[in-house]
Amino acid sequence: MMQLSGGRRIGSAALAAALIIGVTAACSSSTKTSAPTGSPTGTGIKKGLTVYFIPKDTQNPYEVIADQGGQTALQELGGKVVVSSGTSDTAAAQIPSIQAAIQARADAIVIAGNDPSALCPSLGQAFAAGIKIVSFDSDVTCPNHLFINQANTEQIGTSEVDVLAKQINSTGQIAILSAAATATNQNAWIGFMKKQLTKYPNMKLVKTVYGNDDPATSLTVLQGLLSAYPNLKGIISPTTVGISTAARYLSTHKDIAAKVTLTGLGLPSQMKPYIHDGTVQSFELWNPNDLGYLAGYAAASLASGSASLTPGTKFTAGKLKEYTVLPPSGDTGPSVVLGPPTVFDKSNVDQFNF
Ligand code: RAM
Repeated sequence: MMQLSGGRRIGSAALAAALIIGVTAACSSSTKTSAPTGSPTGTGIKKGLTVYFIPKDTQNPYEVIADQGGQTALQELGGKVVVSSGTSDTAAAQIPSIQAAIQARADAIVIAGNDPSALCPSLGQAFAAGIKIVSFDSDVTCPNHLFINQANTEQIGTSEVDVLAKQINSTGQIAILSAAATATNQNAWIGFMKKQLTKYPNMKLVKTVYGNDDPATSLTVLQGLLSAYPNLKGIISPTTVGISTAARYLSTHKDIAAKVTLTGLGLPSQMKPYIHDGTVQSFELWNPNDLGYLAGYAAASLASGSASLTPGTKFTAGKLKEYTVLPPSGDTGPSVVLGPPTVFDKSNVDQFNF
């Protein structure tokens, strides 16, 4: 199943039609959308660019907010965004969208990888066709792309463990409620969580479960976890879908909530009620709209030749100002980091609109 933005679900029979919609939408960009008159943000950026945003899926509110940030960026720059992806977090569901971008002769693709390597053959085809590749949210291991990282990967993993340790007195069984088992970002954060846990000998990670960023699956695996580990003291859910699903469940099961501490990465807009009713004390995130906005500017800058993958290259991202391309490190190629995450609790959660 493939879905274009606007909530339209498309079955396989209509897939060809969907591809044509993508082509039509992208080609119409050659008529050029004009930039706001006098806008200082588009210096050095070509007008009329088409950027395909391919989120993990089109249903996840986090991804929708990120894509909206990309749309704002391209609007400011006199170009356009086509949002296209599947309805489940798999690489297979994203490949038709990459093919659509190639057929539409898009200028750039911004993709959140549901898998580190399975998208590489298709992204390689796109690159060979002259399309600039940007990953955001969840990286891919293919060459020739820029990764827009939401925050330092090690800092996210480490701080999640520290936040939970503080709340459970560094003691007891803990579990992780993740998204898709193949999601690069989730696995990178979990890797650093495991490393950080070696500093807490009395905290034991008993299980990692995968809710695929689907609320129903997340609930099922959460319930399985709670029944398999009745002495569980803490859960880290580094996904907005997982943490909001778990918080909703715990808020209506106060007996369990009294024993199990939940933290992770959540949208303040979704988590507010659970902070105020005491189900969750604190969690973290960054602004997903800014992440998409930065990715949009990066994609447009690469497609215009005003930025490159060379470490040290600087480009301007509109209201977010200037960013510098960082050198490859570990499994990550050239990247840009949006900024540090924010910790939300009852003192500040109402101040955020995402
Ligand atoms: C989920 C997605 C996304 C992740 C956020 C925190 O919505 O899994 O990839 O970065 O949560």
